[in-house]
Order: sequence, then structure tokens, then C-alpha cells
Amino acid sequence: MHLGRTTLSKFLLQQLKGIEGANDLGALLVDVAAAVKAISAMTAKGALGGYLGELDARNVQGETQKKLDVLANEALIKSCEWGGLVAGMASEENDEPVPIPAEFRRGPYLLVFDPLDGSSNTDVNVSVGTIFSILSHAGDRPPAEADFLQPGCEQVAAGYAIYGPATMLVLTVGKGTYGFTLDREIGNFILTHPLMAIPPDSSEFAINTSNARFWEPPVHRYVTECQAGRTGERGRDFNMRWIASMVAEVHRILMRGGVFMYPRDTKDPTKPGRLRLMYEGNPIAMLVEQAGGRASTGRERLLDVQPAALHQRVPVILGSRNEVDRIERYHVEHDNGTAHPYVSPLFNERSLYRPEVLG
Ligand code: AFP
Repeated sequence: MHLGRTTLSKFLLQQLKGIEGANDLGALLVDVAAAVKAISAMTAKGALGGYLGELDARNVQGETQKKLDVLANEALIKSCEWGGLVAGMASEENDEPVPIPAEFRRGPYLLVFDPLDGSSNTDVNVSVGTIFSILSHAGDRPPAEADFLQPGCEQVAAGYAIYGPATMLVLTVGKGTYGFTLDREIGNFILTHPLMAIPPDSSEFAINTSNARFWEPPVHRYVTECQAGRTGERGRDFNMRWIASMVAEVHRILMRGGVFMYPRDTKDPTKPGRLRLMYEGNPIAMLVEQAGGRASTGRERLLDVQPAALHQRVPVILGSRNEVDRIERYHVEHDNGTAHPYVSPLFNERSLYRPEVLG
């Protein structure tokens, strides 16, 4: 594949050769890419297009909707509903699955997506993204919610778009993770990052440390060791990032390694994490694993989680595999009581964190 010359369509023809249903899957990915181009154009215009600001509506998550949330959602639905490739769709912005209108033929795939991830960043001009997951749907009846509840290891394809200085589309069909850059002048995605690979080790972590008092002890242990740097257990200094756009964090990790954590915490005991399994955790986990990284809940492989509800949340720890392995080991040691008691240099006596109590 010739870097800088291979278009998305040419790549898909080559990559999907021999895969059952290749033409339909390739055509669906092209339809998703068309929606991404439309969303990219809107995010690039920002205030000039009247696309910023909030609506006085809330989504199924109870979050206020940004104008771009709704516009991106509509772009994906309108681009993918008519091609006879999709049996149904599910979106972060819709309570129920989105049916295919009666005038269109249904197809063999389910498309699940977060149309605009990181949307709290749109008005402050920070990178945001679109995340999508493609599952199979057998039979010609309209899918019920239960048909969507497949573990992430069943995904046929997954990807994200990142609307940054450049708009990129990063996707996998199960044969590696590939990055395409949008050439706005010709309106084509061009292959620029073949076979993206996450370094197994890293000295960079991403977590919202304002939640530290709510973390479980193994997460505290890992972050405290990173913060202790060369003076502590790890013997080297670490760097921290937090963009509050998962797609931007993940793209950095795909490019140079690192670990991203939005772990289970006690902030809201009804929620086992902030991120949603079906259209954030699973597609990103597939991309990360296809790039040689790992994705975990802290206690199990993320792609093995059996979904119980369309909008369920999941703890997410992903990135450089040796760091994710370490964090998982800390969870195992904590859960089986073998975590060594240690006094954190960063939590003085008055802190809420009592290692001797929390273990
Ligand atoms: P929004 O789409 O509501 O901005 O949430 C983005 C996100 O789901 C994920 O992309 C970020 O990593 C995470 O939330 C940021 O969460 P905090 O705002 O709690 O840091």
C-alpha cells in the first residue's frame, strides 16, 4: 500500500479481500467516512457555522446536548440508513435503537456509535471525535435491543474519527489498526498510518486526578507510584495528560504509547465507571488490541464483558500492554489481599486516603 496515495476505498478493497461480506462492510465504512467528513466540516466552521453552544435538551445519559452532538448524530444516521447495509443503529444520543425507515432495505450489520465524543470540549476548540462499532446481525427481522448486546470480541470492525488540527479516521477490520488523514482539497481519506503499534512500555498516564479520593486502592497505588517518579517504586519519572476527550487520549497512545484510565470509582456507586461499553469502551478496545496494546476493566479483558444494557458504563484501563498488565496485577493483589501495605509519600496523615485501612 503506497503511503500518501492509497485512498480509504482502495485500502478497503485490498484489506477486505477474501472476508465474507467484504463488499457490504467496505461500503458501510465508506458511508461512515462520509458522515465523518460532514462532521469534520461542521467542527471546522465552529462559531462561524452557528454550530457551538448547547440545546435545552438532555440525552439518555442525562447530559445537556450540544448542538454538534445532535448534528453529528443526524449526519451518521442519514449517511448510513439508506444503503441497505445496516439492520439498525444505536447511539449515545438516542434512548432506544434507531430503526431503519420502512422505505429502505435492511442489511447484515448493526452500527453503534458515540457521534461526538468529548463534546464538552467543542465550545473551547479542543479536539473531539466520533467513535463507532460494527456488529453482525443475522436474519431479516428488525433488531431488538438484545441483538446489540454482543461482547466486544464479536465486533466486525471499529474505528474513530478525531477532529483535531487534522481530521483522521482510525479503523480496524480485525487485521491491524490503520490511520487515514482527510485531504480536504480532494475530499478523500488517504492512508498515512499503516499498522499503528502501541509501544509496550510507557512513562505517560492519563486520568482525571480530581477524582482521586473516589478511586479504588489499586488505581491509587499505580498513580501514586507514577507521581513518585524516580524517587519511588518505578525508578523513573512519568508525565501526565488529561484532555477530557477519550479519542484524543487514545490517538496519542496509539502514536506514542501511554495508559488511559477512567476506572471504577465511588463517586457514583450506581455507575461502574463513566465511559459507555458499547460505543466507547468496545470499539476503542478493539483498536488498541489490534495495535498490540491491552484494554481492561481492571479485572477482566474489556472485549470479554457481556453487555447487559445498551448504555451501560464500564471501567476502562487501556494502552501500553505492560502498564495495563501492572494495573491489573495491582487489582488482583488488592482483591486477594496480597497488596503490600505501603505509606504513600503523597498522602499525609490528614488525607482521606488511609493505605493501612484501604489496603
Ligand atoms: P463528553 O462527551 O460528555 O464530553 O465526555 C467525554 C468523555 O466521555 C471522554 O471522552 C473523556 O475521556 C471523559 O468523558 C472526560 O470525563 P471528565 O469530564 O470526568 O474528565
